[in-house]
This record gives sequence, C-alpha cells and structure tokens, in this order.
Amino acid sequence: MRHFTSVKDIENLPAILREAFEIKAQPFKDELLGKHRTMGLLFFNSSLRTRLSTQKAAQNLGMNTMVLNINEDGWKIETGFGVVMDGDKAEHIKEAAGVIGRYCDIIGIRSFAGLKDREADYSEHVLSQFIEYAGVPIVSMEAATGHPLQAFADIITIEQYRKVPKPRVVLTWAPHPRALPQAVPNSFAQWAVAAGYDVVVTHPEGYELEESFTRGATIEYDQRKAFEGADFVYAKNWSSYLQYGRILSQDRHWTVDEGHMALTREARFMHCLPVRRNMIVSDAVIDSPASVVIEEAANRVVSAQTVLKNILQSL
Ligand code: SN0
Repeated sequence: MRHFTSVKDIENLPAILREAFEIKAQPFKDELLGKHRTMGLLFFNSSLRTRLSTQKAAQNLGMNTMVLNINEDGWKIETGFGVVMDGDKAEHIKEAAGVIGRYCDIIGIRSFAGLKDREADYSEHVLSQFIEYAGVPIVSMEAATGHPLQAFADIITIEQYRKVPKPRVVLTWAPHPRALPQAVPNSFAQWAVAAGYDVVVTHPEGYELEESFTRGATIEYDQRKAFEGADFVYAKNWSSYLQYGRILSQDRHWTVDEGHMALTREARFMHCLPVRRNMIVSDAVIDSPASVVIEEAANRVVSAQTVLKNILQSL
C-alpha cells in the first residue's frame, strides 16, 4: 500500500481484516518495523481519537511521531494556485508539503470539508496536493469526502460483534445543531457495502449522499422500517449533499432512543464520536450494554496500525 485515502486502496478487505485481528491480539509484534521512521500528523481541524490513536499506532510500530496543528501552530496555508498571497496566509501548500515530506516518511492529514463549494470539497484538493508535492505516502485522517481510518475501525468492530454472516447494518442520519461533513457516512456506507453486509441508509429526504458512496446500499426514508431487524445501528449527522452544506432538518424524532432500538434484532449501537448526547442518541441507549462506541474507538488504533504496517512494508 502506498497511500491510504479510501477503501479503494485496500486490495483484499478480508485479508486485511484478518491482519487487523492479528495486530489487535499482538500489538507489539512489529515494534521494530518503523525504527528510524517518522510519521507526521497534520491537523487542519480538531481531533481527539484520530490524534491519539494514530500516534499510538505509529509508536507501536516503533515510529517517531510529530504532530502539527496547521493554521494554529504553523503558518496559515494557501491551497489555491496562482493566488497573489497578500492576505493572512503566509505559506503555500506546495512548499509546506515538500518540506514536511523531507522530515517524514509517512504523513497523515486531517482536512475537513469547507461545506461551501461542493466541487472543491469533492475534488479532495488538499489530499491530492500533498500526494503530489510531499513525495511520501499520505494517510487520510478524515478529509473532505471520507474518513477511511474510522470506517476501517467500524468494520473491525462489526466483525468483532456480529452473530450472523451477513448482518443488517443500518446507517441512520440523526439531528445536530451544526452543519457537519458527509465524510464519515460516505466512508461507512462504502466500507460496509465492500464488507458484504446488508446495508440500509436511512435519512430524511434531501439528505441523499453522493451516489458512488452508497452504491449497493438500500435507501429507506422511513427510519422505523429501516431499523426493523437491524443487527447494527450506526448513527451520524451530516449536512445535505444535494443542497450542499445545508441543514434541512433538526427533527428530534430521528434521535436514536430505546423505542428505535426495540425495533431491531438486539442491535449494537455505533457512533464514530464525538457524539452529542440526546441529539444523536439518548443517554439510555449510549449508556446501555448495546452501545459499543468505546470499543469502536479502541479499534481506531488497530485500523491505523494495520494501515501504517502495510505502508511501512512497501517503503
Ligand atoms: C466530525 C464530522 O466529520 O462529523 C468528526 C467526526 C469524526 N465531527 C464534528 O465535527 C462534530 C462537531 C460537533 O460540534 O459536534
């Protein structure tokens, strides 16, 4: 594996899942693989799990890590080309990527969607500029349209808990006070289909995700119908893709509560975190034994370590 930005970078999903469970069982088996290698973690946006789990994964492989909160601790970065840089942005992405690529053997990048210009966000400009100018492998730590390390951890979690070969996995939209990106639901739907699950996506009308991410999933506008027989419920808010970046609903009937969970086949509750309690999910559900959100977050180390191991092996 060279870069990791999407499920498309995985050649064989069942094989890499097996590898992930080996790493989960023996996290220090490859502690010399990354010796004298450096991982740079660049954050254009906030992070808790990604920051800590990716550093831990790199350290389990013997790598050094450097973390930079770009825009806060570094110079503000200009990402456009041909721009007269007479504003507040002091450094161009072309030099920044080139320089960081000389200090690091692998670079992880977090850069959320701006949610204003759909074409710009869906072109994944920041990731592709880093791939072009850094000259080293690039790992998405949530970009504009995807969060593959999260989705990989989500699939590991489903494999850990599933009781049937082809579980019914329901991705449900839920209300939120702010406009959030489509990255997490895009990746989750795409990976869950790739894993061969029976995938249902439920949301109010107008919240349809970009079709290439949900291909192979069933879209069901009736949330209660979607929940019937579910083995896993994955809640997430996202803003509209069609009316790009807009909040079209804050309907609290979509908040996942015990009534919703009673419709399922004793489903496990999942969320990528951070989660707004009593907006996305009721306290009763997230605090119940059905909730696997903490184990899901624990699996972020496993997904990151599996990806970094594969990249290190190809260096
Ligand atoms: C991010 C998102 O993409 O939805 C990161 C999830 C891993 N979530 C948020 O930005 C939540 C912010 C909030 O105000 O709740």
